[in-house]
Amino acid sequence: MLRGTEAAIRLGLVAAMTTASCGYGWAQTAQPQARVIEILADHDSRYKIQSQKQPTITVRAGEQITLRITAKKAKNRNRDGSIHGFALLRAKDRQPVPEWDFLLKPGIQEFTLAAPGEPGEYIVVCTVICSEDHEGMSMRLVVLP
Ligand SMILES: [Cu+2]
Repeated sequence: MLRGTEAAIRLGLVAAMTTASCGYGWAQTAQPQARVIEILADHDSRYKIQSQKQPTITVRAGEQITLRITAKKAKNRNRDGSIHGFALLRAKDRQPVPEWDFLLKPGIQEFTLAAPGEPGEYIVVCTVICSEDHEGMSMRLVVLP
């Protein structure tokens, strides 16, 4: 069941090696074909996506995407300065998805990566105890075949 993800990681490695050998940075070569998804990790301990009432990220299996996440501080931060987290779990068994685990500092950060290879329902969860509403900080992610 991890096959798709492993393949995605392997593809990523090949791409990284190819770009390294031709002298360009990973970000410069990877980004043109990656679709950008804008997300707000807000001060009220909620993820938000513009014009969506119930924020849901929809991707195709294995699709290359860039998450552009704006993070605004709620009440608490981690000792390392992180104010929110962003981790992906498979909905049916809450199994963490490899690579999809980020800590967010205040401001805008971008993460370019491959969508899970396995179609289905996933949940994004915050991994920083950002306020008393932290437990409610989650959002859907749907992987289409
Ligand atoms: Cu949070």
